[in-house]
Amino acid sequence: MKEGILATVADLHPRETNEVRTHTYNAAIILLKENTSTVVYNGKEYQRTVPSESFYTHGWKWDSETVAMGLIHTESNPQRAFDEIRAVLVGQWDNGFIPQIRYNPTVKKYYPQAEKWRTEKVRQKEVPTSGITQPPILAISVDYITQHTYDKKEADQFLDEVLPAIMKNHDNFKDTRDPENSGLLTMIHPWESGTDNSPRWDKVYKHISLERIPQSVKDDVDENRSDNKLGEASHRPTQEDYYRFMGLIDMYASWGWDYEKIVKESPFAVKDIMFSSIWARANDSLANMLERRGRSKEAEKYRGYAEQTKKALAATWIEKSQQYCDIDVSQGRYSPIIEPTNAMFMPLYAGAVTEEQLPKVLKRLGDIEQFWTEYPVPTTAINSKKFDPTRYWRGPSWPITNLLIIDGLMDNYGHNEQARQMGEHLIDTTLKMIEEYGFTEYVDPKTGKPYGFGKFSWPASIYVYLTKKYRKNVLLK
Ligand code: 2M8
Repeated sequence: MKEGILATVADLHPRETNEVRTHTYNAAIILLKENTSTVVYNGKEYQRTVPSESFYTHGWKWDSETVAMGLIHTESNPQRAFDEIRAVLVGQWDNGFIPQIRYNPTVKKYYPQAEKWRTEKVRQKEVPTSGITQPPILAISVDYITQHTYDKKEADQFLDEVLPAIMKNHDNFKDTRDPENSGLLTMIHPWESGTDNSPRWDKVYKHISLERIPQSVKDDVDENRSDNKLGEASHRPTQEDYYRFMGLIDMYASWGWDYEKIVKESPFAVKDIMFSSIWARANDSLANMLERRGRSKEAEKYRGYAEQTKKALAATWIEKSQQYCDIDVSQGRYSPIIEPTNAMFMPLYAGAVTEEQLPKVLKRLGDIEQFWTEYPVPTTAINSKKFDPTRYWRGPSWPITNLLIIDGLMDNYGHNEQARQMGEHLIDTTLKMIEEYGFTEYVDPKTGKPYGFGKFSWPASIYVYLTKKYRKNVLLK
């Protein structure tokens, strides 16, 4: 047997496999409880799951939205899952915008702290937030948790409570991030993508010259940056990345978080295929929920958004490079970004891959020289010069991006034998990477070695979600 918290599932016979799975499943539920934190806004208590007590001690948008999809399968069904969503929505701005971070005013570990964003004039007074957002997975999560709520009446009541906020959020995304009505959303900060230091942004960084970032911003990063002290610096984004992250925040804050201006004038504005793939699926989810509540007229609008985005995603396919691509749209540019990252598989999640494109997409995904490693799916192809097995979003395999690819393959292309088999394999390898090394932020795609911050909520909730959705029969009583 291999060393590690648990043995490699492949080394075990079925009974032991089920024991490992059950053990990991139970450990995941314990960790989710441990990472629950209570925060008070407007004199009211909110319960939410922090990504990791080692560093990420506030509420993160897309982490919480996916965590809720695991929480719905715990004994707290549906309370903790509903609370997790309520704790996201409490930070929503009046215009419908949902921020990436809702800060806990009593905790200081994380950099940048709340005051760096200068959002006081635009956010809810009592809820300190950042000024950027994250991938729009909210509607997908609420659709899923309300379909898995034991009591249908409770699910319907919850839908009636949160649907107005979700619609307002989608309207805000459409108005501010797709003013030209292309179907693809513009994201304006690497942190918005969720894949912070991905090679996808290297080319766009050329427009953000380090010399033009105010010295005060760089001094602040040098003095106060904490992720590289609490975690291993060589696995984190570089200092230059952080100058750019904070330089953009400083610029947007000085523009009063005016999104019309930001989207038009920022040196960093990208039509992101991963963000947009989630957007397409989220609109289908929103339409489904509205239909379930008998609101088919309103559902039509969001169904229309979903269809438009799917077509736009399929149209980003570049035959020569055999991939979908992001588009740099900063300051009037329109320049495709060709980088071999796992973002190219995200149109699977949207259901945007055409019949003609599907075999090509699967071929690329299944290539052992690029993405089909021992612990797939690397965030950057392993044969790329930019591949780094340990540096955050520049190589490691992450459970969250695996989840998107798995659900894409299984839910949308499961009728295709090859897609289904690859989906099945990915489910097992994703569970395996968590079983072997525990709930770590990400792993080396070749060796499975764990990196990043530990006791992470994402792998725990994704373990619960994947097991309940695809491997229910393995859990022992
Ligand atoms: C990471 O991003 C934050 C900024 O949002 C950071 O590094 O400080 C990313 O992995 C992001 O996708 C994730 O939501 C966040 C919390 O887990 O951490």
